[in-house]
Amino acid sequence: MLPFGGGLGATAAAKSRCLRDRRVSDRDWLASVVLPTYNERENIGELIERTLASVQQPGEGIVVDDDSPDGTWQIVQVTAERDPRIRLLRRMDERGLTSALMAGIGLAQGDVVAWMDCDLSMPPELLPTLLAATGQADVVAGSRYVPGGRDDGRSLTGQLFSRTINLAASLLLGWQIKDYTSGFLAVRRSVFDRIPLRGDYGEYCIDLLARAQRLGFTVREVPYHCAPRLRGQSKTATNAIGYIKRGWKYVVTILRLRFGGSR
Ligand SMILES: Nc1nc2c(ncn2[C@@H]2O[C@H](COP(=O)(O)OP(=O)(O)OP(=O)(O)O)[C@@H](O)[C@H]2O)c(=O)[nH]1
Ligand SMILES: [Mg+2]
Repeated sequence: MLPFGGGLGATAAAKSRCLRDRRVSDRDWLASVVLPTYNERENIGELIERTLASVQQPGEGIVVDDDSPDGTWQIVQVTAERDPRIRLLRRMDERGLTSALMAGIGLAQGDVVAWMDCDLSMPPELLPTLLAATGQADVVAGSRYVPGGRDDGRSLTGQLFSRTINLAASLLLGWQIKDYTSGFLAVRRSVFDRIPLRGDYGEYCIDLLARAQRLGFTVREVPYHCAPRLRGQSKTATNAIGYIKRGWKYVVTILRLRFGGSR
């Protein structure tokens, strides 16, 4: 595995090192950043560039593209041929955000795995903060709803959708977490042994955060400013009907977590 930022150093030896030893040296643990894409041709180049410029931790970026019709994977392929820090997984027969994240996590070699949307709504410049915070927490989430955070990311309908889902999640699952639908996370690898991602789309995040809390993992939120998508089309929804179609799965997830036992 190659470093995002510095020289190769002792990365191979470091791979087997336990994360809690990291205070010995911050360069002795590895970070993987998984970038799920579907039709993000206009965004992915800038996102990769800014990620590489921001993250100094040794590690890798893994783009998981579901054979985007707009050819997002072509841009990543060219970058990956030039820069060994970037890997491309082009999935030909599968589609879906959660399964793409799982595929990326499965390939990741990092002690910590981070991921984010690829529409430039989440600042890659915050990745170092999220990654570093996993020194004190098992799961670190970028949050729009803790002090210092802000959501300018969507239409008013989208903001209302997010607020409503988060209110329902807080009421039924606990107020400790403010942004259950963050989708901007850094997670210690060991967490996945006990909590594989479940779901189809953004509801995986509610499921992950709620189960992490329940199982006694420490969860921390770091504020961030969610910016509007400037290029490309939303895969969540573009109107109220679309949000309702997506939303029911989020609601079912919350109800299952609250009333359906711990499975
Ligand atoms: N690999 C893969 N990525 C996906 C899929 N659906 C969505 N994504 C990616 O998941 C991330 C979130 O999708 P967005 O369209 O930004 O969803 P959103 O943030 O709710 O909607 P916006 O309001 O447009 O920001 C983006 O990076 C998408 O490219 C999919 O089926 N496969
Ligand atoms: Mg988005």
